[in-house]
Amino acid sequence: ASLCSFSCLVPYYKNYHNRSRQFDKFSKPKYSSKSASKVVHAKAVTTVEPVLRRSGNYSPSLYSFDYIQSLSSEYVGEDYKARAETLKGTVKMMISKLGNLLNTLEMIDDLQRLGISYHFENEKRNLLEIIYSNHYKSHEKWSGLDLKVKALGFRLLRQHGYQVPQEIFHNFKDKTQNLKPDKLEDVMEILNLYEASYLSFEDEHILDEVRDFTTKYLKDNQHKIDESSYISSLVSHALELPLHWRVPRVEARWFIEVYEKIIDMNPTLLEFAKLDYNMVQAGHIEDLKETSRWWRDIKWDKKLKFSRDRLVEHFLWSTGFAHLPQHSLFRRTITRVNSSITAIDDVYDVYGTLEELEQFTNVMKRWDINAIEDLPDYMKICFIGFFNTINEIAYNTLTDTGFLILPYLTKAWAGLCKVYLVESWWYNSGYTPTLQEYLDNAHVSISGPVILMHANFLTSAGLNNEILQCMTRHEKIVYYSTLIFRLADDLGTSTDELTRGDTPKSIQCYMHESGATEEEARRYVKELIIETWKKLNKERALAYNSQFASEFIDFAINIPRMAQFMYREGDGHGHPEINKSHMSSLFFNPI
Ligand code: 0FV
Ligand code: MN
Ligand code: MN
Ligand code: MN
Ligand code: MN
Repeated sequence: ASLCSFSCLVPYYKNYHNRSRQFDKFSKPKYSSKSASKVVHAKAVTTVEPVLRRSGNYSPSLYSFDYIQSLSSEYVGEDYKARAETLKGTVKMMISKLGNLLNTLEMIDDLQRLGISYHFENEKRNLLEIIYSNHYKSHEKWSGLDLKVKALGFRLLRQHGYQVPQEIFHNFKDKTQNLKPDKLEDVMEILNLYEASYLSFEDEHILDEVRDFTTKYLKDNQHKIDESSYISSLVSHALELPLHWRVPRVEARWFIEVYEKIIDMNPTLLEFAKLDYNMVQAGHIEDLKETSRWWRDIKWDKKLKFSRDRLVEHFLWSTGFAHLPQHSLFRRTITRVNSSITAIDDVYDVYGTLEELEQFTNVMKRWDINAIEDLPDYMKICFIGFFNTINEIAYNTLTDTGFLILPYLTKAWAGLCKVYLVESWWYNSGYTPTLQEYLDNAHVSISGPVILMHANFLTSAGLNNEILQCMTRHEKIVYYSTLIFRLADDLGTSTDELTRGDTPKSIQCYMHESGATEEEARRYVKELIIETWKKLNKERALAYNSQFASEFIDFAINIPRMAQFMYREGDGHGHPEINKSHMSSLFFNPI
């Protein structure tokens, strides 16, 4: 059967759960996103039974509108600002007096982990420049370095785009063989090596070995470390997710409390970190309240009841992508974007019939408010609400900057709906794509490209012609970032999705094509995540030298981090209880 005649046979009016069985009697067509997108549909068959719609059975929101509006922070006003300025000055003094290499590296690392390094960007860059030329520029320079120091410097320098070769670890095993796991110095050495290994590029086998060795060492010896010590917290935290994969804002909240336990910690840094955290949080609370008014006004929680009501979670995603004070407009905009993505995703995955989805996709492509008359009511509500939201974003950009970004936005959104539709075709025909075919479509359907298209116009650099080309210039970064987002989402959500009824995700596609068990497939997907991170690291290092792009790249890097955080214990987005305590410490309560 040709694609067209096949699709016309889809009995969309039947019970969804019978679909795949009914389709066994047809030969399975080879869908690909390319050919499928060209299908022209004849008018669908008349509905003979009432449409049986599903619900996602998602739990209600944990946070009411009134609760969110009641939030406030005392950390505003001149007194706090003045205290922060004083502390900042003291820290600057300390930075200027740093002595040896280890102290300097540890200071940079602490500032970053405590979330306050953005106050000292220039100082940090100058220090790294000096460290690079004095200690890492050549074999002669780094060969004499102590392994613990060397590993810390390697991580910080690579993170900032310096070219330091993996060969500096060529003989790490000579040095690590006789370490004692109950000795603090030795654990720190292994930990530094472990964290450094996640900055690797493809085919850096020494770093692969470092990662394997240190992971095993830390796992095997974890029980020998005094459980009440901060080093024990550091080790289990690192084994859960390496620092390079962690969301900076979430990490800061966690690390400030760990730092407090360190015996020779610096009380000025600690006070500044806490104060800054609370002051930044005060801004987040205002952003959250503003977007929650938008969420109330759009009324989707009441009118699209099948869909997830997750405003605070959508705000958490945005804050994870960009948490600094200057990114307030980013958070307010991206929270609207995220909420729209989730609602539209649920329309496609849960509620819409195939015929409706084809109509909806077409209306999105035309961006024509006059084309909505034939849509069912719930889709009219979804489309107009969305249409107004995106037009308003574009209008504000136009009046603020003179740039018309609407064509870029609508093209990205139409592209998202197109790949959603392909997944719906696959689902409705019971087709299982190969993993590659699936990922070609699914790295778009995870919505990363749409988010980054919006993000591109929200850098604090302001809009100029260079930014209009930024997405194409960084298309590999966009691709790797969203691919990890997809793989992490599949690890966390596909069990529920398959139960609910959805297209096979990466794990199931891989099982289908290779005969692997679910456990093997999950391991394979995790391996793919590591490999993709290496490619992302490389692209990031190449692009980092341009000052202009670094903000956009930081957004892009935080997307997979946020996904790995959100899905670390299953579907943290669908099941909000998982992140309840994080919400409190990030948004509702100061430190
Ligand atoms: C999609 O979830 C979804 F809601 C995400 C990715 C979280 C929302 C956050 C952002 C848009 C940043 P789901 O697992 O249903 O997505 P798929 O594509 O698997 O249907
Ligand atoms: Mn979905
Ligand atoms: Mn989906
Ligand atoms: Mn689906
Ligand atoms: Mn999913």
